[in-house]
Amino acid sequence: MADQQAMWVDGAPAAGHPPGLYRNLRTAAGGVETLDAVDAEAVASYWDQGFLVVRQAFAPERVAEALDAVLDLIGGRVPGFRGVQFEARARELPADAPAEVRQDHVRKLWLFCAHQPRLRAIAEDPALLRAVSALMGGAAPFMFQDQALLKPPLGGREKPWHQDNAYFNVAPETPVVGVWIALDPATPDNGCMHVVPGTHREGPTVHFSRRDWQICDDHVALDRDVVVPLPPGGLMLFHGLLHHGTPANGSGMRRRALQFHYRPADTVSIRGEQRTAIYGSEGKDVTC
Ligand SMILES: O=C(O)CCC(=O)C(=O)O
Repeated sequence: MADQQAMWVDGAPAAGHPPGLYRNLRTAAGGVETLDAVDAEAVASYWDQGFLVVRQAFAPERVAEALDAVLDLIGGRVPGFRGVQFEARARELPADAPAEVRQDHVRKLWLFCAHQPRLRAIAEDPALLRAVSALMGGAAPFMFQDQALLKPPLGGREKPWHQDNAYFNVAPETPVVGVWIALDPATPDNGCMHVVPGTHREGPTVHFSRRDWQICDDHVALDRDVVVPLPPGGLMLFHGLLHHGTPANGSGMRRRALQFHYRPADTVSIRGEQRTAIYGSEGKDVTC
């Protein structure tokens, strides 16, 4: 394994989660087919529910190109790129393991847009930016976080229920828009998104350090859980205060995704202490 990648191993145990914490009783309905179909009705639905599904945002060629780009990053083929976080079991990988094998030991990649034009082109896709801007009431979107989130087969870890704005130094009401793009079929079995619709209208929630920096399991409105499966190239746009999470991947299928976060370009930052005064002091220095 390339030296620069061996440094970034997630030391936390990939703890299991209680059964029943993610329910598959209700599946997201509605949404739109394409990014160009994000109209006033779709914007109103986003503000009501806190999320909006776009079923065919990116064509299969763009998805294939994105997966190649992710493998190049994991394979150490992009000079200067350091943002790979491996699961602890990656220490057992032979030094010459190819990227196709290594990817099943990766938890996430970040800060790649500066290095990888094929992924930057997705974050800056004009139709995507138009849709994000519409959800922000016409503000110019500024992309401030780029990540690829991988749930390897048979053990890709849970991302417990949380609000993304708890991780960002912005005022809670800032209309941060997350964009989660499926690169594989994202299903209830391999760890697709779960959301509690409407929670973006309920304000910030205190988070605690448990399996992660998260909303306590017994503070989640599980009876309102909606599961959001997506085809490759489909995406979910979601508000920074929406309660959401993803279960562990117990299936034999990969679940790879890109995630970008945008805020209005004129957003004023708050200090870390102001953020933790709202979301809880255990959230010092956390990363998403
Ligand atoms: O892709 C995932 O599994 C979780 C993504 C997420 O909710 C996050 O990183 O905030």
